[in-house]
Amino acid sequence: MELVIARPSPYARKIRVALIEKGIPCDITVDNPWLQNPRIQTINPIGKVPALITHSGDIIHDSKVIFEYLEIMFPSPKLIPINGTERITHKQVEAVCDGICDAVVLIAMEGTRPEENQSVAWVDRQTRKIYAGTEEINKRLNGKQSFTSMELGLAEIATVVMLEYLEFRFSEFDWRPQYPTLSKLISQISQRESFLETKPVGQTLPQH
Ligand SMILES: N[C@@H](CCC(=O)N[C@@H](CS)C(=O)NCC(=O)O)C(=O)O
Repeated sequence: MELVIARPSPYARKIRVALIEKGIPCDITVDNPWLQNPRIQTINPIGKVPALITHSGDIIHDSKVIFEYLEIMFPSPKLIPINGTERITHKQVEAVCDGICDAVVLIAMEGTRPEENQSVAWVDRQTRKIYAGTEEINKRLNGKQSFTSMELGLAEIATVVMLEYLEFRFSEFDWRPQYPTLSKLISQISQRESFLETKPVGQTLPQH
């Protein structure tokens, strides 16, 4: 299998963490979707990383779908609970975390436009999503160290990936003093090999 990623991408990181946690061998191809004619455009019509090319040559994209695919094809260790309520909790947490990352990406891209074309109102709108989303994740964690009875699963992975992405691309949000439970979660999970090996690394963002 081959996974096409970008080094800073939190969506790709979710998948890379899952591959390592499940011990799945997979070639990793580094791409930059923001440059001219990136490889990803030839395999994902939406032009976004990550995309997975399976053993049979099928192409799967959007990180949510890839995560589900890995869970079905490589069920051990489980990263999404089978129980319906717990499963929805993991998916909901993932959706909020991805939404926060979407807002961070949009702010970063706004910063690549000439200053006179940048919209303060747009950046404020995205910033509100980041704050409200983080508040929601903290509420859902409710002082615990996991969202459900599963110790480490999609919800915890998506949360730690999102928090480290905030520290990487939106460091003006000093969330740690405000959210000690999230701070404890990140300090425990981010030391796993799967997280240490996949830390976000910057890439060129061309002017738009
Ligand atoms: N919902 C998608 C989001 C993927 C995404 O936004 N990837 C960004 C990089 S972090 C990208 O490739 N953007 C290129 C573009 O928007 O053209 C997923 O979960 O896979």
